[in-house]
Amino acid sequence: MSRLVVVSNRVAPIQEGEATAGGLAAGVLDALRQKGGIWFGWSGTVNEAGGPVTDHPVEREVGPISLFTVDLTRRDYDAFYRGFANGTLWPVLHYQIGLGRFEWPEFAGYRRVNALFAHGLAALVQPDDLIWAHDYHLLCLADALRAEGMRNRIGLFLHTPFPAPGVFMTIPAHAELIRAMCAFDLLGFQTELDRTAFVDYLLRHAGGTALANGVVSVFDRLVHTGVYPIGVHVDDVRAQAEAPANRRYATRLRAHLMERLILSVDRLDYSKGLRQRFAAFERFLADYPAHHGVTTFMQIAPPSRGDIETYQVIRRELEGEAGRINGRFAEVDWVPLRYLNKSFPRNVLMPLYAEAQACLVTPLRDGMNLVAKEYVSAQDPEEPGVLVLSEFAGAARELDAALLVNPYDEAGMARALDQALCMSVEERRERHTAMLAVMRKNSLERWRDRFEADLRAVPGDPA
Ligand code: GDG
Repeated sequence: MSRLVVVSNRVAPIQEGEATAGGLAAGVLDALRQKGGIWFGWSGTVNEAGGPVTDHPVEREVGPISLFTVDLTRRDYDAFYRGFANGTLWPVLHYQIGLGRFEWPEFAGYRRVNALFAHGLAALVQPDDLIWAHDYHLLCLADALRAEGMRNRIGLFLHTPFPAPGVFMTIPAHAELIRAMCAFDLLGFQTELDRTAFVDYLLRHAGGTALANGVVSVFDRLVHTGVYPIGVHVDDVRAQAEAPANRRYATRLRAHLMERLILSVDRLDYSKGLRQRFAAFERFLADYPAHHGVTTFMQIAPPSRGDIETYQVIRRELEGEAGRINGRFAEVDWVPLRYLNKSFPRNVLMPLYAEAQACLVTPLRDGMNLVAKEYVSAQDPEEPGVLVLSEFAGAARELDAALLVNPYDEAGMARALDQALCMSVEERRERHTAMLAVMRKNSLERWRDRFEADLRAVPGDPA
C-alpha cells in the first residue's frame, strides 16, 4: 500500500514512548506509528542572515516514522510565519478582520515557503504516496507540488474555521489563494459550516459547479470536500486524569482552593476570547455574590506567537485586567482569579480538568477546540463538571449538551456560570453522557481513518 506523507508547519518534537500534546500531533502520530511513513515540516529553527542554510531536508528516524525538517531563513520566517500566515490568514479565518494586515511581499514569502516545502518533498515522495497537508500555513502546497510535476493524491485538513466568502475576500490575494487551494484533491473541514463557506466561494466567485457528494468542478478539475471533526482519545484523557502518579498537583490544589474551581485553558490568542471572558467573570462576581469566597476561576494561558504585536497587546491587556478584577473583589483569604501565563505538562493538565466543577471555553471563533473535548473526557461520569461552551467553537456542533453561550454576551456567560455551579447532579450526568457518546463516535481514530480513506479514494490528478 502507498505510504502516508504528512506535512505540517511544525513537526512535533517526538520521542519514542512519550505522549505528545495536541490533537494534530496525536492523530498524525497514531497514523504514522501504525503504518509508518514520512512527516515533513519546518524544524523550528530560524537561520539569521548569513547563517548556514541547508538546501535539503534533514532526516531523523523515530521507529517507523521518518521525520524530515527544513530550516527557514529570517526573511522567510518574517514574511511567511509572522507575516501572511499569522498576521493575515489567522485573524481573517477567525473573523477578526480588524486585526488582520496585508502586504504583498509577505504573501510572496508565504508562496516561497510553500514552494520550498514542495521542493523538499519532491525529492522524497514516490508516485503513489498519499500526501496529507495540515492547516492554514500550507494552502498553496498542492499548487507548488503540482508545479514540481507531482500527480499524487494530495489532501488538506484545515484545523481553523473557513469564513463566509465576504470575510475571506477581505484578503487582497483571495483569488490566488482559492485557485491554489483547488490544486488539492481533497479539502477537509472541521464543520459543515466551514465546508459550505468554502464551497459557496467556489460556486459564487470562482465559476465552480457543484456535483454530488461534496465534489466541485472548478478550474478544470474536480475538488472533493468533506467534514472531519477532529476528536480526542477519550479513554487516554480519563486515564491520565485519574492516574495517582499524576494527581499530586491536583490534590495540593484542592487543599488550597475554597470550594469550587472554574477552569479555562487556552493558548494566549485573541481568537480564544479571553478578554471577553475576564469581563464575563467580573460580571459574574458582580451579579452573583453568593459565589464570593468559595469560587476560584483559574485561567491557564501558555504564551503563543509572542513575537507578533497583536499577541503582545492581548498579553498586556489580560495582565492588567486580572490585577484589576482581583483588586476589586479579592478578600484577605480569597483571590477570585488566578491567571497563569505559562504551560503545564499534559499529565498535570488532565487531573486539573477533573478537579474543575466548570470549564469555561469561550472562543470568539475556533475550528474545533480540543480543550472542550478533553475536559468532558476527563470527568468522573458519576460526578461530572459542566462545560460552558461558545456557540462559535466548532465543538459546539457536536457538544450541544454543553451550556452554549455567545462569547460577546457578558451577562449571558455570567448567568451560564451561575447555572453551571448550581446544576443538579442528575442534569450534569445527563449532559455528560450525551457529550461522551458523541465524542466516542467522532473519535480521533475516526477523524484520521475517514480522511485517509477518502483521500485514497479520490481519482487522483489527471496527467
Ligand atoms: C488548532 C485550532 C483545533 C493547551 N495548553 C497546554 C496544552 N494545551 C493543549 C490542549 C489541547 C491543545 O493544546 C489546544 O488545542 P485547541 O483545539 O484548544 O486549540 P489550538 O491550539 O488553537 O488548535 C483548533 C485544533 O487545532 C485541532 O484541530 O481544535 O480549533 O485552532 O490539546 O490540551 N498542553 C500542554 N500544556 C499546556 O499548558 N501540555
